[in-house]
Amino acid sequence: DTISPRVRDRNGEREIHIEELNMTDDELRAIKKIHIVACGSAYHAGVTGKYVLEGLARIPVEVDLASEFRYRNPLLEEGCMVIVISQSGETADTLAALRESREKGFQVLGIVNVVGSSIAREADACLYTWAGPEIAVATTKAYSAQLAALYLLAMKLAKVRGLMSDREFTALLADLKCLPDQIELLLGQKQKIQRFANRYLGARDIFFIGRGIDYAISLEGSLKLKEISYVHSEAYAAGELKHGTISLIEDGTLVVAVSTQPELYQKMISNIVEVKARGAFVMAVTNEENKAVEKASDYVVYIPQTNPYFTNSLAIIPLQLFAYYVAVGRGCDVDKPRNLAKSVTV
Ligand code: F1P
Repeated sequence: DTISPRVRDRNGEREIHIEELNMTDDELRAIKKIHIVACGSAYHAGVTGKYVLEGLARIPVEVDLASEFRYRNPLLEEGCMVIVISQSGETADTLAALRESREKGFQVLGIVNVVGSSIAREADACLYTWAGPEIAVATTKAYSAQLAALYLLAMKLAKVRGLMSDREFTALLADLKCLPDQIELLLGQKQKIQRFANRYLGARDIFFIGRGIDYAISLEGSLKLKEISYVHSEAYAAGELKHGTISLIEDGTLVVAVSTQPELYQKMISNIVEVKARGAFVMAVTNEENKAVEKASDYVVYIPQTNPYFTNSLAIIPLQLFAYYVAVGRGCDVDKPRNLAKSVTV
C-alpha cells in the first residue's frame, strides 16, 4: 500500500504508508462522514479529497477552511471523522480546529509533513506525507504528497467498505505508482510553458475554470499564480460563469480551462466557447484523447493518461510551471513571496 509522492525517491526517504494510520478495518468502516479542515494549498488538496473520497469510498465529505471552522461552532454528526491537513503541522487555525473537534469527542486524523509537529502529536491518528524537509513557502511538493495520501485513504476506505475488489485496488495502485514518471514527462514541457508564460507577464487578470475535480485543481493553480507572481487571478467552477463571472472576461483575457474528466468534456467545451465569444484566449489542460478541446481552444497542454481520480496530480504541474515562469519573468523571488510565511502560527 505504498506510493512515493515524490517525483523520484532520490534520497531513499520514506514513502506514504497507509498502514501508518494505525486504524483497524472496523474503525475505518465505522466512519459515516468525513469533515476535512485545512488552510491554503492544504485546503485545496482537501477539495480534491472530497471528490475522490466521495467517488471511491462513497462517504459524504465536507471541506472547510480552518479559519472559518474554528469560529462558527460547527455541527459534527455522530460517526464523523475530522481530517486536518497541514504541511507544517503548526498552522494556528488548523490546530485550533483539531483541538475543538477533539474536545467535542470527534476522532481527528492528521495528514501532516513535519514529524513531531503539534498536529502530528495531538491528532488521534496521523498519516505522514514524507515530502522532505526542503519545503517552499508556496507549497508544491507537499501539496502533491497530500493528494497521494488522500487517494490512498480513499482507496483503503473503499476496500474495507467492500466497494473495491483487491484487483481494482491493485490496478489503481499501479496507476498511482506511474504518477512520478508521468510528472517527469510533464516537467519536460517546461520550455514550452515558459514561452507561453512569457506572453502574460503584464497580464492584469487570469482566470482558471474547471468542473468537478478540475475545479479543485483550478483553485490551486490560481493560488500558485497569485502568491508567487502577484498577478490577480480567480478560479471558478465553470458552470458558475454565467452567474456573473463572465462579465469579467475582456478581449485577450487569459482563461485556463482544465478538462480532465471525460464525462464533462462537452460541458467544458461549451464553457470554452462562451468565454471565447467574449474575447478570451483559452489555454486548455486536458487528456490526449480530448481532441475536440484542441479545436475549441487556442493553446493546449496535454497530460498523460491516468485514472480520472488522479488527474489533479498531473494537471497541477503545468499550472505550477506557468505560475513559476510568470513570476520569474516578472522578476519575483519565488522562494520568498512577499507577505507570506512558511507556516502561519498566529
Ligand atoms: C498552509 C498554508 C500553505 C501555504 C503557505 C501558508 O500551511 O496556507 O498552504 O503554501 O505556506 O500556509 P500548512 O498548514 O499546510 O503548513
